[in-house]
Amino acid sequence: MAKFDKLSKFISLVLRHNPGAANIALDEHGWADVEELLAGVSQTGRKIDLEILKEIVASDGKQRYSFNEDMTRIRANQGHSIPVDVELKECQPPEFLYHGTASRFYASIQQEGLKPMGRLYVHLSSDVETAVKVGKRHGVPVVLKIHSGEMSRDKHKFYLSENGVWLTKEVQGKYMEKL
Ligand code: HQG
Repeated sequence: MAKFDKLSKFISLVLRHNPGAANIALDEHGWADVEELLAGVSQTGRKIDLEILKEIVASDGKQRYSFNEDMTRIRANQGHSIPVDVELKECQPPEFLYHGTASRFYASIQQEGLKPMGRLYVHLSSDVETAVKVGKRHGVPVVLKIHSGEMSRDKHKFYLSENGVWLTKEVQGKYMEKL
């Protein structure tokens, strides 16, 4: 386990799902004030300072967080469940993208398509390997090949987060196949 894994998980919770856990608020674009965040996290009994926060941001394996230019604010690049607008870039997707899920969800996904569930978007990756890893988080992995090019031609929008995750609002069953 990396040095600050537990703390990083907590920061992720605060910046994506529950800012109240550190007694802070995010602005409409998902930014937290860095000083407020450090004070709030410290008050929960966790040891943190700006240097530690910088190390968490720099060493994060999925580049989950970004500072603004003068490092007074920080936000998660994607993955939110609370309604913030992180100014995602609308992008033309590749012809195919991939989604990893658990085999036990497959019947329901076939029936109603991929939904964002607890988050704001359905998360997709450009490679199968990442999708397998994401699927394993939930159980026995199943990878769905998403016909993103066709979706785009049918006017469905795609966004690419700062850390390279493809996002879309939902994927109907007709646009996917099981690998
Ligand atoms: C499934 C991680 C039943 C969906 C990863 C998924 C990712 C359905 C689960 C990011 C369904 C939601 C997101 C339907 C979707 N019926 N199940 N109709 N539609 N589902 O965790 O994509 O480490 O919210 O397949 O790397 O697994 O947090 O989404 O299995 O990029 O940065 O409902 O989280 O990144 O689970 O993961 P999640 P996800 P971080």
